Amino acid sequence: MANWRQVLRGFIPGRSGGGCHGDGSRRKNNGLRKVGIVGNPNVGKSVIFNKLTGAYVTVSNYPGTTVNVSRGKAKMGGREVEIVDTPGMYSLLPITDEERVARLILFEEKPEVILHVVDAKNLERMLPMTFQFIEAGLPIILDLNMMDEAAAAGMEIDIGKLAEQLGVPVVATVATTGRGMDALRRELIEYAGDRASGMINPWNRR
Ligand SMILES: Nc1nc2c(ncn2[C@@H]2O[C@H](COP(=O)(O)OP(=O)(O)OP(=O)(O)O)[C@@H](O)[C@H]2O)c(=O)[nH]1
Ligand SMILES: [Mg+2]
Repeated sequence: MANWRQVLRGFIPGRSGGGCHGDGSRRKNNGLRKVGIVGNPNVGKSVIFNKLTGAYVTVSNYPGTTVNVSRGKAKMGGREVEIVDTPGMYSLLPITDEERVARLILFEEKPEVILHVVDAKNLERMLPMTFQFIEAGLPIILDLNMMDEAAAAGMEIDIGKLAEQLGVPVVATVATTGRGMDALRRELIEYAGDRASGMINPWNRR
């Protein structure tokens, strides 16, 4: 696999992406029950969580800790899906209690899909963690959030090429305005559908 520096060189600066990376052969969802939202602190995870879940939210301490975890329900692909908003983390190797809880949610609760939210204008700082998730065999979708700020900074990101080079689905959002959220929902449903149909089974890849 290319490392993240090679990937960065390959797609940025580049043409504006069309946001499309699929091969059109995806099947409908059968297996989406839980989505975990992960990423660095302050990238927009909770805004995305709130947009996905609406009103049905509970906040509680993760068992045995004082770390708050929000859980909510969303209707996706005709079924109810649990969405978990994890505390911000800088690495899969936990240092803080928050990071330990985020890691536990990933590896113990095994969500069918893990939404890795990053700040699109700071990809260089964010992609190393994407690589950690990929190398750990986690079923991630990469969400380039804060695309408004990336655009304002004059950045153009070739989303299709990024998805191709990483080998994972990539979506682009502006969580605060809701831009890209419908495409994100579709991606969550389709990706889980692929896994349920056996096309992708990252949990068995290790
Ligand atoms: N301009 C812009 N601001 C955003 C966007 N998404 C989130 N924000 C803002 O970014 C800040 C952080 O958002 P949160 O959702 O709290 O971030 P978080 O990832 O949950 O942060 P932690 O819980 O601390 O890990 C808030 O002020 C949001 O309003 C976006 O797409 N564009
Ligand atoms: Mg948050």
